[in-house]
Amino acid sequence: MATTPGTLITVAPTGAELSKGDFPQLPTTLEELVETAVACEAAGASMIHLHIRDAEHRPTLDHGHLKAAVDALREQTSLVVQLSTGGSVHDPLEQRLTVLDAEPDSCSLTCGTTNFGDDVFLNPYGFMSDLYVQAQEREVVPEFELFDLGHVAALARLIDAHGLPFGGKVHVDFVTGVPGGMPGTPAALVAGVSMLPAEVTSWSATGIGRTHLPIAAAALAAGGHLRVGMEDNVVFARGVPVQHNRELVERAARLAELMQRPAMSTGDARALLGVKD
Ligand code: KMH
Ligand code: ZN
Repeated sequence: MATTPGTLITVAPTGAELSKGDFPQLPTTLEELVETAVACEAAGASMIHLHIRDAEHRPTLDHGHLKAAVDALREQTSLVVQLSTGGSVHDPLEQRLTVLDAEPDSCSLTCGTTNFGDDVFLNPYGFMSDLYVQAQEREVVPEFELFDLGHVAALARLIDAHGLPFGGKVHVDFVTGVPGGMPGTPAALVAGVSMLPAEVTSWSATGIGRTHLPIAAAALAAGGHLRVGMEDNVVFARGVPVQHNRELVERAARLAELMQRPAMSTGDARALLGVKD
C-alpha cells in the first residue's frame, strides 16, 4: 500500500439511527446538510458520507431527496460526495441498489451481514456482488465498509470475482465498535489492517461512541485515514455533547496535523480514491 503524506477526513454527519427529536443539532434538512458540508470542508473534511432524511426527518432512499442532496453538495462544495447504500436496517435490498441512480461520486458498500445492536444489518453476498458490478458500470467509486474481520475476506472474494472497482483504487473504511461487530480497539483495528488484500490502496477507520477518539488516534498511528461525525458519535468529551459536526472534523484535523499528516485537499482525496474530477 502506498504511503500518503496527508490525511483523508470523511465526515458522516447524520446516519440513519438517531432521531431529530433526541438530537435537534443533527443535520437532517437539505439546508442543514449544505451548511454542515460547507463548514466541515473548511475545517478539513474532503469527503462526506451521506444518509438522507425526509420532511419528517426520517431516513429515506427516495430518489428525489438523494439527487437533490448530491446536486446541492456538488454546487456548494468540492467534497467527494458519498451516498450510503447501507441506509437503515429497515431498508429493502432492492431499494438500496437504487441509490446509484443519484449518481454520487462514491457509494458505501458493506462487505457482509452484521449484528447491529438489537437489529441485523443485512448484506448477503449476492447483494454485495450486484452493487459492486453496478458501481463499476456507473463509474461510482465504492468505499468498502468493514464492520468485522470476516468482511475483509468477503472483500477479497469480491475483488477476485469482479476485478478492481471503477477508478482502479480500493479504499476501505473500518467501522469499529458497533455492538455485534469488531470492537473499537487498536488491537482489532491492527488485526483488520494486517488482513487487507494486496489490492487495497488506502484505508480509514471510525469508532462508534466512546471508541471514536482512540480509534482516530490508532488509525493515524497505523497510517490510516479518518472518518468522524455524528453518525458515529455524539459525545465530544465526557459530559459534552457534539453541537456541530464541524467540531469533530476540527479535532480530527488537529490530530492529523500533530501527526504531521495534515488534512488533505479535496483534489488529493479524488486522486487517492480514484474519483472522477
Ligand atoms: N445505518 C447502518 C445500518 C452505510 O452507510 O453503508 C448502515 C450504515 C452503513 O450506516
Ligand atoms: Zn452510514
